Amino acid sequence: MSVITIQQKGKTKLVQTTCPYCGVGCQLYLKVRNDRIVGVLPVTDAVNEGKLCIKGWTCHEFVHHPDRLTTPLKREDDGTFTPISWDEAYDIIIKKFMEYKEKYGPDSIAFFGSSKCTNEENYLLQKYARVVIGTNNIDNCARLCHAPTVTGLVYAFGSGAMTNSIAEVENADVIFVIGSNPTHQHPLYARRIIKAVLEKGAKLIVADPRAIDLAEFATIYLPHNPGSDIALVNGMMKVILDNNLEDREFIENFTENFEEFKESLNKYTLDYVSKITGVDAALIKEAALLFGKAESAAIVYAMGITQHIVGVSNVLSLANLAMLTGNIGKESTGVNPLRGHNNVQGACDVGALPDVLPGYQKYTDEKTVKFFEEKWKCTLPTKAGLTVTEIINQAGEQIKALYIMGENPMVSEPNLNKTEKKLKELDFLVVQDIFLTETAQIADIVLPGSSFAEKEGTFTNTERRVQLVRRAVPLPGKAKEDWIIIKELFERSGYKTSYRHIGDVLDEMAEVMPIYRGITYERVKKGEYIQWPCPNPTHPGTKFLHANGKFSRGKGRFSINHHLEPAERPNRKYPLVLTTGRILFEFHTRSLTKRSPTLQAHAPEPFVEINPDDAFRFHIKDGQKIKVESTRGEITIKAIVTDKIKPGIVFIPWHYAEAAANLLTIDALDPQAKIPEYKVCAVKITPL
Ligand SMILES: Nc1nc2c(c(=O)[nH]1)N[C@H]1C(S)=C(S)[C@@H](COP(=O)(O)OP(=O)(O)OC[C@H]3O[C@@H](n4cnc5c(=O)[nH]c(N)nc54)[C@H](O)[C@@H]3O)O[C@H]1N2
Ligand SMILES: Nc1nc2c(c(=O)[nH]1)N[C@H]1C(S)=C(S)[C@@H](COP(=O)(O)OP(=O)(O)OC[C@H]3O[C@@H](n4cnc5c(=O)[nH]c(N)nc54)[C@H](O)[C@@H]3O)O[C@H]1N2
Ligand code: SF4
Ligand SMILES: [Mo]
Repeated sequence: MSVITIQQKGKTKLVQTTCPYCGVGCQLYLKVRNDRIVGVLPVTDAVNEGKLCIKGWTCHEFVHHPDRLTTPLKREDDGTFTPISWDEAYDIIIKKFMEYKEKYGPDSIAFFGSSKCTNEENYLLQKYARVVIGTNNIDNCARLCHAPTVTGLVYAFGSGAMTNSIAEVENADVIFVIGSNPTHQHPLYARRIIKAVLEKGAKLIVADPRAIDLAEFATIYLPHNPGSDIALVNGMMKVILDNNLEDREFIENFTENFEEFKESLNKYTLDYVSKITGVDAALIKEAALLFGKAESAAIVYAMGITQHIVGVSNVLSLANLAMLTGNIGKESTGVNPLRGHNNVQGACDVGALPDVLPGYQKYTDEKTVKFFEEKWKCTLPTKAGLTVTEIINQAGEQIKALYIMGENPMVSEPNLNKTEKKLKELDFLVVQDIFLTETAQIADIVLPGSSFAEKEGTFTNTERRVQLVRRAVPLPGKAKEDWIIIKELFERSGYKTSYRHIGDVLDEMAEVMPIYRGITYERVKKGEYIQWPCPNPTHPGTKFLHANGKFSRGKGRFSINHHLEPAERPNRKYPLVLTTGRILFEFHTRSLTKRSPTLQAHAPEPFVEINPDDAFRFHIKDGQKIKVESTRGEITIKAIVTDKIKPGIVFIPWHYAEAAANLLTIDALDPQAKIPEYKVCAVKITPL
């Protein structure tokens, strides 16, 4: 436990807070002088053990950027923005909301919570949607990210969260990283994996269509085709069973549906699997034996698994693998989805989701509903809400008004030409952000929110750890803390609130969410970093889930998952598979990272990776500008010829609005989790 909050050292004060970028949740000090952040230092006594990645070291650089929004804005008919007062902004928003609610019903209005914002802010926004508007139309960017994790792991285990803790991976005997590139995306988690391999003798298996950095440390690297994960994992499980390496005792005592599951693997012979995955059969067998024989094996995954029309089945396959080998409910094992944004775990926990109330409680359960209705003094909506992707599809139809807090769909959604058209069909769009993003530019009203450095609240990291964010500097201009904006919306809409302070919101969350019950403001403020579930104020928090075979849902449930081709296959006209992802120096739509001079000094320009065989076939030279096209759009981008990517596949980091990969991507969805298939579509490439 670390307790330093603020220290005075001469004129510089150090304010401990939580990194605003990724879900690792590193703790850092902001060095503040004369109300400006002048630097960053890592906290030693925390998940990051005194280290930070380059984004952490530079996370203050966007805070004082001159582009910060400093006043509410109203878009005029000619497309320009006029500064307006907060009074006027609130009046317009509430008038519109009440008008649509009256005319088209509460479900004509929708809200996007923000995985960049705090738990308290997301809690208040979902409460506003449910209590004041009367709709469950509230979702967050987890929809584009780990929605299949939540659906899949709830089905298999009863809880949708990362099962084990960050530090535990260091002591696993075998680490299986599939569809996750942590040296770029979760650097302080990758550090632990590398440490396990180099210092503790762990064996690493990496499965990824690209030879990511970690492949260099791997005992076995499986370069499988995008969209072939179910076949790969089913094939590995069949080898494990054929060699009697399954954990019989665990299966019999703690799981159900095993026989049916076992049957379903029959057709996944090494030959068949090798054909689908494009990986050598012997290599798949070797990986399966290594995993099957391990004392403790941890599975680590991210977007390579979830962003498919079979995202949920992919996650379920990994849950099967963990149960089959008894690698769950124990130290240094587990199914470990690395959550992306600094607070995507928390945004989901506190109910910024259309089908659950805070704490993943069912909106259909009578007792739960009664509890919330009494606590919140309201009548709750009875119909499930729409997801982010459905809200965009329904824009201009069912959805007339959309309120977006800290999300930038004009770059992050798939099939951007369609997304832009749909968003422009809305009658009324409000964006609450800290910069005038591509999405804010088409909003009717823009509200200036706060950055992480100007407010207090909590973020929940990928390992379910709730950590404090502390105010270090004043807000720019007339900007307001995001939670204050929502609190004022409540009050202007005629709802009294008694929140004097962020601690009042956290304490209300603890009261209504059993998983956060013991996580009080008092404890968090003291510097305790508690991992939920935490059932009471003296409980130390939970390091790993499902201990001793006691799954949250009772028994662990095996499921049947079959290989299914991606929605769009390469064809004569579009002969290559495009897969998209990220790089170390940029974050998402770049609203923050492009305003960091240090990161930009390192960041490359937009690029597409192409295998030398394909470069030869399409007459493309390294460094040349080329056109990449799908049936949905085209972009011009620099080619990088590299054998780190398999023939037949090209890779584009999707960060860049000026060469947006999402102009090309397909908006096909997983039928259950409604996540888009960002990781596979068909494209063609032509030299310019
Ligand atoms: N620097 C930086 N860090 C970030 C972010 C960022 O934008 N920048 N974003 C944060 C967020 S919100 C998230 S969700 C995480 C994402 O973190 P990751 O999921 O690690 O990131 P991605 O690059 O999207 O995808 C991971 C890997 O999936 C591989 N892949 C592609 N197709 C397939 C497939 O079909 N199967 C498999 N198994 N693998 C495939 C890609 O080659 C890539 O190496 O990162 C977080 N951290
Ligand atoms: N092709 C492709 N597309 C993808 C993905 C992919 O792998 N491939 N990944 C998907 C994934 S996993 C994700 S998570 C999404 C991410 O998509 P988004 O969440 O839309 O992307 P961000 O750029 O992170 O948007 C966050 C916004 O919050 C604002 N912001 C930051 N801090 C604050 C704050 O404190 N208050 C307020 N009010 N605003 C703030 C930022 O300025 C920014 O505009 O993209 C998805 N899109
Ligand atoms: S690993 Fe993630 S949380 Fe840690 S410093 Fe880097 S971006 Fe921030
Ligand atoms: Mo994400």
